[in-house]
Amino acid sequence: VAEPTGSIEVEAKFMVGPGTEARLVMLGAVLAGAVSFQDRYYDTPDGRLTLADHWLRHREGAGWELKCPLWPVGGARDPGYGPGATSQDGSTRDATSLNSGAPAQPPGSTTAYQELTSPVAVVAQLCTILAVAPDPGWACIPVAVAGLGLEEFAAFRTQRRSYRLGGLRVDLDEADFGYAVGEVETAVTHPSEVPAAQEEVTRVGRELGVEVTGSVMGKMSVYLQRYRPQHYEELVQSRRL
Ligand code: TPP
Repeated sequence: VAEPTGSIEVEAKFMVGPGTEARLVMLGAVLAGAVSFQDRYYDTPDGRLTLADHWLRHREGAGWELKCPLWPVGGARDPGYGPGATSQDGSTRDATSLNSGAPAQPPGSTTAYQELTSPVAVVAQLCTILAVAPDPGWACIPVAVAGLGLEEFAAFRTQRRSYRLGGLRVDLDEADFGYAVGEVETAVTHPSEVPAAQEEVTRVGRELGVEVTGSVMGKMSVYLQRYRPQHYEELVQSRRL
């Protein structure tokens, strides 16, 4: 997708510890809300969306959302995994940075995904990735999901405490399968703003996170590793996780 139609979410994950909320308050963060929601993720039975680093979900209270890489998979600027993503074993891959000439992101740093929510944009992108001609009947996402043969491959509930810290959002998430993770997020509108946003969320993530070496896994990575190990392996092999 050359010109983004949705916002670009730039995010750094960090490990939550017993002192995280106190540290947030010390930094001036304000609790913005505590919510609980169910996420349902969808893909073809052979995982073609996620293998192309596309993450389609229905989130209770928020609706449908498609997270897409900033540049098309296999495109000239695609380093073979999500922009800025690092491997779960903590090794830094040969990270082609978003701004050419910039140093590689250190392990455990950031991801940047375009988030599509408009049904027209979501369905168009799904058809592009799956190389299927769009059907005029697919105006609403559930109908398109069924027509494209997408199936739920992950479902879990998250309890989230959200803080506002300046222009950033900090989410403290606890998934119902027993995994807690923190996320520092900001949204930008243009790819050129991504590098500065990455620096900012990385800096705050380092201030908040329990000191660890290696990257912090997201909820989905842990879910797949536990409950869909084959899918997880395929994603790791293709450098999508
Ligand atoms: N985490 C890292 C470090 N690199 C990646 N490439 C991915 C995850 C792949 N990925 C991108 S979006 C997504 C996944 C698994 C779905 C869940 O997104 P996440 O940001 O974990 O959840 P949210 O904060 O939206 O609940």
